[in-house]
Amino acid sequence: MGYSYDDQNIFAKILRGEIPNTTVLETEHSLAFRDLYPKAPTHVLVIPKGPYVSYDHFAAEASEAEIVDYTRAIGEVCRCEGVDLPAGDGFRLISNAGEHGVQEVPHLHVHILGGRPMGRMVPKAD
Ligand code: DGP
Repeated sequence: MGYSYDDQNIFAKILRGEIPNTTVLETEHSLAFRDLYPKAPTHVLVIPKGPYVSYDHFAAEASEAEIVDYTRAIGEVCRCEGVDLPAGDGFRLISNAGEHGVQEVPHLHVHILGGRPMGRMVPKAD
């Protein structure tokens, strides 16, 4: 079964300019903007402009140009935010997918979190 993309999701609307965002970086194939509900001093979302639901979808179907652009955009945002190594104190990348990943918006996004110690990666299982 193939991936199914819902073009009414919030990030699709941001890409079409239907709702505003605070842009940090825009490249040919990617857009980075601040999370509306920041969980850390730096909380930026990076999305590809193409209609990909999740990282696995993107890895399977995006062009090499899109993948290179997206990967470099994530690194560039880390540099712009001053959390990159070795200049800054580091960061965490998170990309939630599907039900178990607790993905709220079904358009691929990487969260870049930094500006404070981020704590344990995930809570311990019971
Ligand atoms: P996730 O659970 O990984 O799908 O996270 C979705 C994130 O998107 C969440 O941290 C809040 C953020 N978010 C939701 N709606 C909007 C919006 O309209 N604008 C922006 N900038 N962020 C949003």
